[in-house]
Amino acid sequence: MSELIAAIATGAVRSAIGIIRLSGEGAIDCVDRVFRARSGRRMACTGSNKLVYGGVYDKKGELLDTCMCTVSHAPHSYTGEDTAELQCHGSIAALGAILTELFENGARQALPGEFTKRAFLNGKLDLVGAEAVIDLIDAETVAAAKNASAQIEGAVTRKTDAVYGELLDIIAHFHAVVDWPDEDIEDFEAKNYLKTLATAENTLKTLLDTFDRGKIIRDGVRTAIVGRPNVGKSSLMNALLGFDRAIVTGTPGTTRDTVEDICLIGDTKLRLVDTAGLRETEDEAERLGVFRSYKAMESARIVVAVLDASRALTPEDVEIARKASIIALNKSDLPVKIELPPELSAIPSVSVSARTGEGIDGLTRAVGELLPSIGDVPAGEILTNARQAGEVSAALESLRSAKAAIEAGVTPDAALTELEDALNALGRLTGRTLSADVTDRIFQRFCVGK
Ligand SMILES: Nc1nc2c(ncn2[C@@H]2O[C@H](COP(=O)(O)OP(=O)(O)O)[C@@H](O)[C@H]2O)c(=O)[nH]1
Ligand SMILES: [Mg+2]
Repeated sequence: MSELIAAIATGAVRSAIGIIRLSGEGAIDCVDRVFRARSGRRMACTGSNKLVYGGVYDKKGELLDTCMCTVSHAPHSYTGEDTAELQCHGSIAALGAILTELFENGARQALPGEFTKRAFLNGKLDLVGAEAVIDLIDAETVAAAKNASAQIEGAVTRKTDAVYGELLDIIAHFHAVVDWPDEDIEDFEAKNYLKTLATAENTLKTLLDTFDRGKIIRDGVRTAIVGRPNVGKSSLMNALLGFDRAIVTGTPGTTRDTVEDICLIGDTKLRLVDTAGLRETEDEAERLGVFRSYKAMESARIVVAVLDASRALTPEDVEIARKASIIALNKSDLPVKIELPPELSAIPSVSVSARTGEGIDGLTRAVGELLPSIGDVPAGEILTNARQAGEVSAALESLRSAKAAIEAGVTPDAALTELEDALNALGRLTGRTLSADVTDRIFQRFCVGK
């Protein structure tokens, strides 16, 4: 077991409950030195996972807090080590004082992600599962949370481990034939494995194809609202958000800087960016705003061009709308004067009134239809992490090269090198084979206490 670590797991915020956790050599002894159960029984003599009522006392013997304590004995704990947890009242001062008592009794401050890193190193979680822990903590939508939860339970690993096992069998068979030529082992005929490799390729491809949607589940979709001044961009932003986030006036050039906020459509986060109206201007601040509008447009996945339907179309409108993913014909509550030219007919358009709210649902539905769909992929089988997608992609590429080599009839050892590369990529994916610096980088993203 490793060094004893402790941390406040619930963060430095005033809350109803605050939790301090300990893990490592002497965790249970350490907690017994500061916690006294009402029953008088030591936690060392208490079974795993039982909640025990009592109090935490400082070295003068004064009560710091009444709380619940629970211990888990190695290896049946989150980290695989002896662990203890104190569930206290969520006072930042009391929690800090309790942590100090634990430090004086042998614990040291845990680093970000150190508990989960130990769980990984002790084989309690694979690397995909460990990364899913932080994804779950960061989840801002139910879909993101469900996907991460299923990954902690091994949804991705089950898929890739099946492929890993098959590749390993093929490689083992080849080496058995080469290393023991006198043994009675079935001849290695690479062609016999083409079907297995095709199935493996399909599994990896299906998984990799989920990444486009996975990025959206995790990070949301940057959506820029652009158009000429006064067409109602800020009003539309507010209508989509359901509250007045951006300033609206009848004076063109009111929005000088980009304004960002998040709105949910279904279970997808739209990162809305309201922009300054696009026009030539002498005003320095407005010009910088316009420059930012173009930047926002470039970095957005979805561009909503807002046109004022109560006025005739201008050449600038056409210029802007040409680059859009969708056109919002705003001010539909007024008599409609606009007519869209054929060159814009390929871009979906929706009539809306930011003032009355009419058509807003239709607009969000139309935006939803622009997002990649992956059909009915079960939760957990959607890749949301670039590192994981990178390894699956590397494995897939090597697998395809191996298949092509076998189909071209090259000697088996050439194909075997490719298969070993695929195996290594899958090993790095789940953390079977991994360099220490990559592991460190992954756990640095975590919160202290997790
Ligand atoms: N009648 C009507 N007026 C609107 C609508 N949306 C915005 N406006 C008005 O148009 C003007 C400019 O709106 P604003 O949202 O600031 O436009 P922006 O410059 O494109 O951000 C304001 O006076 C709004 O009240 C709408 O749907 N109908
Ligand atoms: Mg505006």
